[in-house]
Parts: sequence; C-alpha cells; structure tokens
Amino acid sequence: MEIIGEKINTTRKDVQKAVRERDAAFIQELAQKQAEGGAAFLDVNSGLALYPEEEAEDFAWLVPLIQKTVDLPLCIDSGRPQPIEAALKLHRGKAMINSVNGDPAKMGEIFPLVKKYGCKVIALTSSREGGIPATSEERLKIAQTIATEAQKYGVPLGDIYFDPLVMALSTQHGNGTLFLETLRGIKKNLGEAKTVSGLSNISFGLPKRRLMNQVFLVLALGCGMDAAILDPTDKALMAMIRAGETLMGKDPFCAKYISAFREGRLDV
Ligand code: THG
Repeated sequence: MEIIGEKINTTRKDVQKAVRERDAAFIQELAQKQAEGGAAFLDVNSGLALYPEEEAEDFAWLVPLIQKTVDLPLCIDSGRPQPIEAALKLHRGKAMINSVNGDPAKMGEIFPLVKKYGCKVIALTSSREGGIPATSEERLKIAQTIATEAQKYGVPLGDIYFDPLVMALSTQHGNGTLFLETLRGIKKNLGEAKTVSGLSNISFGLPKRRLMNQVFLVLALGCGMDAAILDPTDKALMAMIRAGETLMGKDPFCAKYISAFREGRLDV
C-alpha cells in the first residue's frame, strides 16, 4: 500500500504557525520523520480559510523546501487550481493532485493540469449537485463519469486514485460497509484505477479512535485499497500495514515482513 503522509497540513495549528512564520526547520522535520516512517508521498495542504490569497505563495515556499529535504513526490492538497499549478510548476517528479470530483466545472479545471504536468490525481466520488451520495451504486456511477471524462483529456485510468469518502460511523452504523463496498466496486469495475482514503473520519465521535482507525485500515487493505492518507510516524498503524500486506499475499517469502522485524518496525 502506498502511504501518503498527512502531517504537513495547515488545519493543524502548529503547522499553520510554521507556514505563516516560514519556519523551515519545523516543516523539514515533519518531512523527514514521515519519510523515515515509510511514506511514498507527502500530502501538502496550505488552504488556510483566513488567508486564501497566500496559498500559492505558501506552496512556492513549501514544495522546494520539502523536496530538497526528502526525495519524495508530493500530494498537492488544495481546492483551487491556481495554487495547485503554482505548486506543480516547482515540483520535481510525478506529483499527485488532491483532488478532483464529479463536478464538471472541477474536472474542467483539474484534468488539464493533470495532463499538462503528467501527474496523478485523487478523485472524490462526490459531485456538486448530489454531494456525497448515500449508496455505493451512486458513488460508483460518479467514479464511472470521472473515468470517462478523464479519458477525453488523455489521462490514464492508472493515474486516478478514487477516494470513496469515509463518513463517521457514529452518525450512520452502515458507513463502514458502504465505504468498503464502494472500494470493492471500484476495483471490480474500473480495472487499473487505484483507490485511496484518509481513514480517520470513520472514528469521529467514538472512544478509542486509534483502535477503530487501525481495524478499519486492515479491512480496507483486505478490500484491495491501494493507498492511504495517514500518519506514517504511527508505528502501530504502519506495523499493521506491513503485516496486512504480507497476509494479503503481496510479500514473496514474507521477505518485507522479516526485514521490517529486523529493523524494529513491527513493535505495536
Ligand atoms: N481524502 C482526501 N484528502 C484528505 C482526506 C481524505 N485530506 C485531508 C484529510 N482527509 C487527511 N489528512 C489529515 C491530516 C491531519 C489529520 C487528519 C487527516 C489530523 N491530525 C490531528 C492533529 O495533527 O492534531 C491528529 C493526528 C494525530 O493523532 O497524530 O487529524 O479523506 N482525498
């Protein structure tokens, strides 16, 4: 499973402060720690509602800073095309855009950037009119629409990571199975397309959130989820991913599992 490190996100107060004060050392440490933990991408979000006009400038500072610290591609997390392009212009390697959805206007903004910069893209299975649909069939239909539209722009299906969108279990007891069903449906109907999720919304409003997040991650892994946005410095969570991948037959001779053990990465 490809891990997208979630920590460089200005919804976190200390990150917001570091970005505003241009505290390079703070950001570099977050990048370094997540890389050491096993991240394949680092999500970068600077969408401060209070200062939207600064987002492009923030990216222009963050992207080169992070990429001179760690040799990883970034997942540019923003709702607006202009800051996304400011980030992509300075990005080395194959970036990921977070995100597009089934809204035609959104697709018209994002897919040209995906094509121009040859990146990957996260596609949320939601739309402007319908919001986040209540059934997996409707979410799948949006995924199909997005796949068809992407093709018109020459964006390969293998570069699209569909995010079925996790909603809190505490508000609807079927939200976990709805998510897992959507995941399976995408894998089954959209061939080479990838799947991704930030999982932690599932446990919102419940006690022992870490327990719920860990078990949910393992269930998603069992349904073939390809990538996850999470905290790669969480050793227990990362140990579960390593064990889960080995159990899912993705680790010939259990070699990765054994080397993770030797590196002390399996202590939960
Ligand atoms: N899908 C997509 N993008 C996403 C999400 C998703 N981007 C945002 C989010 N969900 C994933 N990113 C985060 C970032 C931070 C936290 C959660 C999700 C977070 N941080 C707490 C903090 O730092 O205080 C807690 C972290 C901790 O416990 O260590 O909650 O679903 N496409």
